[in-house]
Amino acid sequence: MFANLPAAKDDPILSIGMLFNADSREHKIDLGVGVYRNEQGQTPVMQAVTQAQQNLLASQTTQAYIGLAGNAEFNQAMLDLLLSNTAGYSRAIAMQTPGASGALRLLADLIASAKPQAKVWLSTPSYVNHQPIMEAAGLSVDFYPYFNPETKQVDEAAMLEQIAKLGPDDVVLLHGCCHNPTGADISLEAWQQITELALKNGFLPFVDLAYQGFGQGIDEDIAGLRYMADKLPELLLSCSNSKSFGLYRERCGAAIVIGETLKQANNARAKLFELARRSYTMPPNWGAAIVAEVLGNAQLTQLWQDELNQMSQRMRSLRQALVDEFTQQSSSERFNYLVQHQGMFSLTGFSQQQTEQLREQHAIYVVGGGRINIAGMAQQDIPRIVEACLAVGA
Ligand code: PLP
Ligand code: TYF
Repeated sequence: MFANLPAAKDDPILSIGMLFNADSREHKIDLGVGVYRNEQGQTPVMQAVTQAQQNLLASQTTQAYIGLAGNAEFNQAMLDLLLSNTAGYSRAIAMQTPGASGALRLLADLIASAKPQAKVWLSTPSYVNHQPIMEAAGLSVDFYPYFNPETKQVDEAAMLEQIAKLGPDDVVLLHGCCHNPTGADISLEAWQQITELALKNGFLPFVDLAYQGFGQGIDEDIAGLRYMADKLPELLLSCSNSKSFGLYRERCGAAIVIGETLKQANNARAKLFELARRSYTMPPNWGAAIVAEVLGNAQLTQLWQDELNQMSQRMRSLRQALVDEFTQQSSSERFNYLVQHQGMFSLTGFSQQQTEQLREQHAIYVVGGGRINIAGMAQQDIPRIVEACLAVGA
C-alpha cells in the first residue's frame, strides 16, 4: 500500500521547533512557532481558564456525545462576543470546530459546495496553512498584494486595486487582526473600502480571526470585522480560541456564517453538519466548555480580559524595548516598524542565509522568510537578539 507513497511536505514552522528542541545550547531562543510565552518562557494556563475548569469539573454530569454543532453555549457566546449589535448578528450561525483550522476547512468545503468554481484570494504572504486548506477543499487560490517588504507595512493601494477587480465568483480571505506572518494590519478605512467594494461587486469576504486581544484590545481588534458584519449581506468567519484563551491543544474554534437571511444561514449550518459528519463528525468539547464558562460568568470574563490585556501589554513593551535597543546599537531608525506591527509576529525580511546564521551561530530560531515571534523573547534576551541580528547583517 505505502511503497510508493509520495514524500510528505514538512511543516515549515513546526520543523523549526523540532530543530530547536534538538539543540543542546542552553542560551537558545525560540522565536519560531506562534505560541505566547511569558517572561519565564512558559505558555501558562490562564487563571480564568483554570477557574472555569474547576467549575466545570464540579458540575459535570455527563460525557455523552454533544451533537454536530458542538457546544451550544459556546456557539452563542462566540456570536455575542464577536457580532452583538451588528446588523449581521440576527442572521448569523456559529458552529464549534476543532480550532480555526477546522473552521477554515469546513468553510472552504462550504464554499466548494455552494460554488465549486470560486477562487479564494489570499494576502501575499499569508498563514502557511491557508493555501493548502483551500486547495484541499478543491478551491483555486490566488494572491492579492499585501505586505510591502520595503516599508514593512501593508500596501493598501495595491491591495485595493486588486480587490476592486473581483466579483461574485471570488472570496477574499482577510486576517481579522495581528496578521500572520507579517504583523502588518490594514487600517479601518481599508476595511470600509473593501466592504464598499464587496457591496458593489459581489465578492464574499472571509475573515480569519486567530489573535483577538493580542493587538490593541478585545474590541479594538475586531472593529474591521464588526464593520463588515454590520454592512454586508453575507460573511464567513473562522475564529480560534488557541491564542486568546491559551487553549492551543484543546483545539477549539468556530465557523460563523452570516447569511442574507437567517434561513440561508441555517441552510449553510445544515450543510456544515453534513461536511463535519463526513470527516471528524463532532468537535472535542472541553475547550469550548471552558470558553462558554468564562464568557458566561462576569467575574471570569473580567479576569480573562485582564489577563489577555497583560499579555498584549507584554508584547507591546517587548516591541518598544526591541526598537530602543536596535536604535541604540545600530544608530538607525530602520527597525521602527516593529512598534507599528500588531500581535505576536513581525516579518523582518531576513534572508535564508541570515536565518541560518542566526540559528547556527547565535542559537536564535526564526521562521523562514524572517518571521519572528515577539512573545518568544524575554526582556533580558533583547540586547543579545539585537546584537545577533546586526551581526548577520540585518
Ligand atoms: N489562522 C491563522 C491566521 C493562524 O495564525 C492560525 C494559527 O494559530 C490558525 C488560523 C489556526 O489556529 P487553530 O489553532 O485555532 O487551529
Ligand atoms: O503560525 C503559527 O506559528 C501558528 C501555529 O502548521 C501553527 O499559527 C504553526 C504551524 C502549523 C499550524 C499552526
